[in-house]
Amino acid sequence: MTTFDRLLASRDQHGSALWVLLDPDRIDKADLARTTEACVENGADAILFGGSFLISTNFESMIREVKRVAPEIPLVIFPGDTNQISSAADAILFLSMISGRNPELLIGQHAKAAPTIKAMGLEPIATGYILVESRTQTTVEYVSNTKPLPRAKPDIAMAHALAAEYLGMSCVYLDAGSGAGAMVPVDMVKAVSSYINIPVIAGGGIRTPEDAADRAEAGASFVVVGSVLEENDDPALIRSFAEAIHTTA
Ligand code: 1GP
Repeated sequence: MTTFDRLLASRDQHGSALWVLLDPDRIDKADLARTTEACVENGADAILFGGSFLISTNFESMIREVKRVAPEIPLVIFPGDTNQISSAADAILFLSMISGRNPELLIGQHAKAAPTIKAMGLEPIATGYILVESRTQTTVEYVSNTKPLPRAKPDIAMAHALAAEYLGMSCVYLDAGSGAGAMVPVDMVKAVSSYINIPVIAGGGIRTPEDAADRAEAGASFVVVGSVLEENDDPALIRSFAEAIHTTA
């Protein structure tokens, strides 16, 4: 069974699945084992690992630590650049930033990374990455040098997501960016999810279980939560997110 199949199975089991984002730049290495255990024990379905602006030099050692502590939970790299590749992970979101028109992020970096990913035996999950306007400039918007899609135009997001499906991608990530001032609108998640036949990942700026549940109910297969869990060292909050997102539980 591939990791992607396992992710889909958790979605099928729960209606929608919780992915917790661990950003090596924002998590203290000393807290990593405890945080990872809290994810596993409180219902997270997968761990995303990566950051859009990697300053930490501990990427490899930290991802190995996550795998050592929790070998059973799917560990998926969410790479900000080609330095964020490791054979310790189960899979990597092979992201093409289809909301932008920066050729390096559409195909350039991919050609550089693909041979390394193959050599490592790492499973690539082809993902159409759509950055959605969030009212504040997020790190990903800044470092990618791209313009996000307008938040009030779900039809534009739908067209991009359908193009991702027709290009053979496995899923679409609707992201407002980490710490976004405004989340991807529920009506956009709904419009895109009902329009395409590949799973939708939704994330960016989700701060309450209710907001996460709204996106799960709108059709997101996977809901990503990062910043709010970094700011609140509270395993019960992970549990609340999992229960809210697991719509068929
Ligand atoms: C960012 O969607 C992820 O790419 C998670 O965002 O850190 O705001 O939860 P937050």
